[in-house]
Amino acid sequence: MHFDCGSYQLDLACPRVMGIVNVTPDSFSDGGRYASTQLAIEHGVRLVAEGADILDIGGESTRPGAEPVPLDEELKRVIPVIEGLVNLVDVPISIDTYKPEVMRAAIAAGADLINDVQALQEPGALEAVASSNAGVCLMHMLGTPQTMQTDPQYDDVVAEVLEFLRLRAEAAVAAGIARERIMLDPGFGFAKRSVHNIALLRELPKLCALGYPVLAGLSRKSVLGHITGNRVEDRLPPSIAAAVVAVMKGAGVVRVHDVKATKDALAVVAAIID
Ligand code: 7PJ
Repeated sequence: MHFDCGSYQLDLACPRVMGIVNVTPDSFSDGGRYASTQLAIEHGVRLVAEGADILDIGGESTRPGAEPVPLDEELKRVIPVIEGLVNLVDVPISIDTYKPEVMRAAIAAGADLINDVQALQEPGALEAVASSNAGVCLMHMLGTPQTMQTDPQYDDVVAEVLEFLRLRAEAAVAAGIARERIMLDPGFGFAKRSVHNIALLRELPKLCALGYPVLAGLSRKSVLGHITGNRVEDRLPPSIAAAVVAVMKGAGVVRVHDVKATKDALAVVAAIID
C-alpha cells in the first residue's frame, strides 16, 4: 500500500515511524524543552538521524485539558520550524493542526502532510487540503481537547469510531482529496477511557479493513500508565509494546516520541513476521 503526501510517496509495506516534534511550552511530556525554533529543528534532525520516516510538527498541545493556542502564536511556533526542517531533512514534514489557516501556511512553507485531530471538520479545512497535494491524517475525537475527557460515552466504541472515520474519509474524497492521500487514526487517548483505547487497539484490523493506511499514536499515553502504573517518564517499554502490537495488527504508521527504540523494535518484528 502506498501513501501520497506532497512530493513524497511512502511505501507502507514496511511500517513507518512518525517522530514527534513539539513546539509547545506546555507539552505534557517534553515540558517545553524544545520550545525554541532552533531546539525544535535540532530535535527533528536528530529524530531523522535515528530513523524517523516522517516528522510531525505540533504547535498546540492537544493533551486533555490543554488551553487552545491563538492562531498567530501557533503560526509563530510552527512555520519557522517547518521552513528550517524542509531544507535539512529528506522525509515528509507533517503539521499537527486543526486550523485551516495553519494548514495553508504550513503547506506553503513546505509541509507534506496535514495531521488533523479534528478530521478536517473545521470550516475551510477540507478546502485547505484539497487545494494542495498534501496528504492528510484524519483522526477521531469527541468534543475538543478542553472537554474531551469529561465523560466519554460509547455504546460500541469500535463501531462508532469506524463509522466516523469512514464518513470523514468520504467527505475528504468528495472534496477532491484522492484516496491515496488519506490516512485514518482512531485517536488513542482522545475522549477515550482505557477500555475504549484497548478495544480500539485490539480491533485495529477492522479499521485497516476500510482500505486506508492506519496511523496509531500510543506513545507515552495515559492508557499505558493505567496498565503499568508507570509515570510518563517511565513509559518507554509500554510504548514499544503498544507500537509493536499496533504494527502487528496492521498499522502502517506509528507516531512516537522515541524513534530509535521504536525502529529497533520494529526491525525485529519485520525480520520475523512476513
Ligand atoms: C495524536 C496526534 C495521535 C494523531 C497527538 C500526544 C497527544 N495526532 N496528536 N494521532 N496525539 N494523528 O502525543 O500524547 O494519537 S497529541
